[in-house]
Amino acid sequence: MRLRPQVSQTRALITLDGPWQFQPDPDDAGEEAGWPAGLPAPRPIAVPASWNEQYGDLAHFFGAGWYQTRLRLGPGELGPLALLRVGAAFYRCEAWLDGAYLGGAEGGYLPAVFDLGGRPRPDSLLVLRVDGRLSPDSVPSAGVPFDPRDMFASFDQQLPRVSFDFFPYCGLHRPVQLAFLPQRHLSDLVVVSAPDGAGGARVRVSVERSDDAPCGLRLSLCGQELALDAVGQTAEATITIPDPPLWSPESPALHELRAELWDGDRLLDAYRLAVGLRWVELRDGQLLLNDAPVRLRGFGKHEDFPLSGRGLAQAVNVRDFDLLRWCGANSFRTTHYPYSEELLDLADQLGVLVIGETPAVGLSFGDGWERRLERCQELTAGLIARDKNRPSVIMWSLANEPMSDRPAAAPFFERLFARARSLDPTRPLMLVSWRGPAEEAYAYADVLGLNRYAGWYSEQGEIGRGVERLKAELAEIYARYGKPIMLTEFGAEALPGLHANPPEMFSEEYQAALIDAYLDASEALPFMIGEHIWNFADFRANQHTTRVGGLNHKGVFTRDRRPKLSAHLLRRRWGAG
Ligand code: BDP
Repeated sequence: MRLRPQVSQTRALITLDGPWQFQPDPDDAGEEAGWPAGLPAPRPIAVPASWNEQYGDLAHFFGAGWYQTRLRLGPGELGPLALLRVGAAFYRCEAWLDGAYLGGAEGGYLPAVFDLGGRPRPDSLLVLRVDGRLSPDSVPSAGVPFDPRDMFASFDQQLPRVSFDFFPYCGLHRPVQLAFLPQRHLSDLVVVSAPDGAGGARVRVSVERSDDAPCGLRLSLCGQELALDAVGQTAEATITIPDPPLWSPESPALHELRAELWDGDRLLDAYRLAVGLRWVELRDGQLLLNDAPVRLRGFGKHEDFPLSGRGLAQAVNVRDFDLLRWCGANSFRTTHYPYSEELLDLADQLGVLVIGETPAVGLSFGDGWERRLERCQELTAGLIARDKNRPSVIMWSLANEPMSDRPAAAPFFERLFARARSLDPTRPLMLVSWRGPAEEAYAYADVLGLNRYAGWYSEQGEIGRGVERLKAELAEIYARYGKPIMLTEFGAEALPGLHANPPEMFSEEYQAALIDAYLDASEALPFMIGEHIWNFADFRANQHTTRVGGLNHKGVFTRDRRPKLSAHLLRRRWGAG
């Protein structure tokens, strides 16, 4: 069931957000003690939200935590097929209904769907166990044995010992919903638009349904209607739109695709999908949107805010899009994991371009790489399945800063990129590297993402010298691979309110000067397709000597979204003010 649940003439949806009951299970003894049937000593907790900042004793609790809530179902006419959908639970999730096991899922950032096996009792008890523990084999990972080749993956001196530079918030991070579907239903839709060569758009709609009994399929989009007899579980139709209002950042036009299944004159299922007509292509080293070159200006981000942690915070998301517009950005990368569907809805509606990234951050290729590959394949497939129809998503990033200085990295990425390409041939694929010219995994990518901190972690205090090295490296990478390059991360920490003239590290002036110099260098090179600054806002990281107050201060906005000097600089440079 890949289609996101919704309310329609044939479907119902109930959200279970609100306060739940919670109990941490530090000894991992809950299951044996019968907690699936009810928690012995729970306390209230907000869902969706991370648990770490809701209670002091949970700040550094990364084990298993149990959630429970009692369903309150009305007598309404709901479809016979009942599904539980957990938008995202970090990192593993298992579910029980009235003590009966429903199943489990792993990954942290993608929806998990469980069949409730028929309509639940109106007051059933739902129990979810969320296990925050990461291991060397999980993606992302933690506790990777130290090896100098796995420089960032074996971060063994920070608390907690995770292989990435952001706080491993745990909990139910996105809405938990009950979806009611008709027995015979639509299970997936894939919509791909392309120019028809005559000024119009050709929209291919692939339909998958729950069964293969004959039925009628009706589609409508932009005033065009199509009816066909569906035999088999999948069907494909092409709709031609003669004068299509295309989707773009300047004009993010969304249209409603209606799909219906009919048995004679009985409506079996109805689904609406917001569709944006647009096409993306790499041609002559440029990124084209609807045949016109587009340069990506924006940021790497995080889903991060005080108290709610990594939990969905709609007001924060709305404000972030407002600030993206305020400073003239047109894009961001979902560093370093898939962001919420609610956030991507805003990107679709507001015309912001998104590079969708998988959770493969800081991958290492020592023992057990085959297991990590399997995980990455699943997570990549899950991300593409979830977001494939979004006009805002123009590219997939399959990994951030892998430790690819190991022989296993080549077969790993060859297989991962081949899999992604077979699942979605319509979007360019990116690999984001810290290694520069030496990055062998670049061989498999269409766009080469480069993260660079010359003038910060190296050439400290010397922006000019750092930028000279950057320019030489960019030229070398292009000469070697001949593919479009993007600066996917660069930046400097700025402690809000710290000023220095002349600029010094950690001052707002230094951050602004570094960003300015990097943009000058990159914008002058014809093979660069864009620049994303690290980071949009300060965010919570781990305890480490370089993370003052546990925060990464490379944001151009503070954690509560106040502009630093560099935000004003970007607003000028990007033509917004
Ligand atoms: C890069 C990572 C990013 C970090 C950043 C930094 O991709 O997650 O937060 O460096 O050090 O290596 O600030």
